[in-house]
Amino acid sequence: MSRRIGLLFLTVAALLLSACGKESSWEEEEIVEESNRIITDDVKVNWELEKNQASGKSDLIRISVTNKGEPMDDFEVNHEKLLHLIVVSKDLSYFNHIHPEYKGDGVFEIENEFPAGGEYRMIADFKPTNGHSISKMDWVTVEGEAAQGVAVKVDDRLEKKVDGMNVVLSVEPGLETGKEVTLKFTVSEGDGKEPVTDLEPYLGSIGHVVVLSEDGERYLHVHALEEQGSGPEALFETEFPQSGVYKVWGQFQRDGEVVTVPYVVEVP
Ligand SMILES: [Cu+2]
Repeated sequence: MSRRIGLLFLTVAALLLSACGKESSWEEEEIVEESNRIITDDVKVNWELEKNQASGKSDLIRISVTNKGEPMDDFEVNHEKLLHLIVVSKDLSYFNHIHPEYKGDGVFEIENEFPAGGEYRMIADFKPTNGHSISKMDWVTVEGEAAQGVAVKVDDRLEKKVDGMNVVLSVEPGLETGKEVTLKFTVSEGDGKEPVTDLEPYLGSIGHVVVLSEDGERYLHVHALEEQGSGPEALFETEFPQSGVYKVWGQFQRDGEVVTVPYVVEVP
């Protein structure tokens, strides 16, 4: 508190000294007043990988979160977890959504078996107490020989078969940029395409959707519409910032198992 008052005093003193008081000085005062809130830019994430020496197959991912250089220790449970980690290979062929264990002092850890070495997109989603949801991402290099990349190919039909289920994706009113659109997944099963109506809640909603641009640089914010049942439809909203190719991963839970359904769309 005394530091706050000190800063405020300096601000006022600067204003008085500058003779022609500019309004900008008062804007600074506002920043001082908000100093207890967590600002996204102050939050940094450091990524470390450590090869599991015993098996040689997996890597320990260590995520260290800091706020203004100090370990950040206040996380709020968001969608049932303290931190959500999305791991995607550079060519977008590999996708994993996992929940690292909190070790205290802003550090989260989890073992992951990467299919090959090379660069991976890592995205951490979390919500500090007294702050908004934050997404931090980075390219992280995994030791070992990199796989030959697979080209991202736009799907002709947005209908996929996974674990005996057919999942059709439609985008309403259509694939457009700069406008909120609805991603509608319709789940059915069998040759008769019987509607699936027993989807289970996954992370507190009907499912989870991740959208990344082809180059892995853009991670879109997607949210499930509220009050949804258990299928056959699952609705999400997002906005494509610009034209291009995007990969969409829909995740749904049934019989305790999570299925991941990938699509590639081109936004004109
Ligand atoms: Cu998650």
